[in-house]
Amino acid sequence: MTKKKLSLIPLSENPYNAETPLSALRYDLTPINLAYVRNHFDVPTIDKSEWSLEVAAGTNSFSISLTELQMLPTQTLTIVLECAGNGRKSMNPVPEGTAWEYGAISIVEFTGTALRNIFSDLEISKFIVEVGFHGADRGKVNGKGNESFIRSLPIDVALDSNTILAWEMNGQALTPDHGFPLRLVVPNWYAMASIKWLEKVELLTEPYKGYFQYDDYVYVDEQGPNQSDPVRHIRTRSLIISPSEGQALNKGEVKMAGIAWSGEGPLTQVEVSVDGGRIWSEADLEPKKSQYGVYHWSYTWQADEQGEYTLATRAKGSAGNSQPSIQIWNRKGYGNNGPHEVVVTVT
Ligand SMILES: Nc1nc2c(c(=O)[nH]1)N[C@H]1C(S)=C(S)[C@@H](COP(=O)(O)O)O[C@H]1N2
Ligand SMILES: [Mo]
Repeated sequence: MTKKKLSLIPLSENPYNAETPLSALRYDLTPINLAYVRNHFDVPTIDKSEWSLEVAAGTNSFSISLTELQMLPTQTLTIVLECAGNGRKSMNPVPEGTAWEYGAISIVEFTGTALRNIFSDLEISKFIVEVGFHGADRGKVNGKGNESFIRSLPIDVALDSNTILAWEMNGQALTPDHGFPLRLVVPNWYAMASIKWLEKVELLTEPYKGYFQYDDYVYVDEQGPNQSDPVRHIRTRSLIISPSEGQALNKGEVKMAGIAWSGEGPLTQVEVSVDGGRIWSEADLEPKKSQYGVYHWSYTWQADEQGEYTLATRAKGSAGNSQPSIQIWNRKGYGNNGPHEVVVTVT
């Protein structure tokens, strides 16, 4: 059998956006050349020798070089990086925005230092409510202006021991597409929080209300008309990796396999359906290999009759974080975690 060489699936060139091929998600780590890329603007050109991180903290402001950052205690985290728009294309009606299928996710390892380590000499006043993060990329938003990619985190999330400033991905220096030389990494949050090409960190006494915080990355009209809640933790999702969409299978035993993950709490069960979601059976669920990683599941399907089948999967959690049986629509197409469906034929 000849194996098709895997490659990223491009969605747009300027800015560059591309999805991970689902079959690459079977690996413990998604190889860098297969890890999805989500850019709002052109990738900024950054000269490493000139670069330093500006830390705006009023009269205590300072800047810190990459070498200085790398002298702080380092840690490595395997995380699920998932775009909040993952699965947007299968929403009905399809909302505006990049039409991601299900590959706006990667499982990657980041190495860096906890953000809070750069503040260790500083007493953070009780008036600081958020930390703002500025990317070096900029461009037009809705055809106008010259916006930067800026977002903020609540102070407790920013100072969590696992919120890191990362310079390596999968053991290599960050590539330009993934945020060279430094990006923020916020485990359990959708990846818009993990700001790439960081150039400035800012202690804030007021909540940040810029475009990418307040206008974008909100669930508009999801909980009712005129409701808009911020997009934060990764909603529970599961994917079928094998078999793949459109695959023709031979009658008999079919080994189904996939992954499941959640930024909202542990998972207890993954269920599989081979009849488009009418009857569900429990899959075998392996424990997670890392705190912020994925669960692998498998299921043996006895496919004895020819025909077309819609396979589906859904995951259950113990923290009120079970996947819904039907998708939840919102105007901007975020957080669609309805069951993943794959259509196959048995011959
Ligand atoms: N500076 C900056 N950071 C950014 C973005 C961006 O456009 N600019 N995109 C965000 C979004 S929406 C996602 S999903 C992730 C994608 O990270 P990746 O391209 O490394 O997969 O980066 C986030 N960080
Ligand atoms: Mo995203």
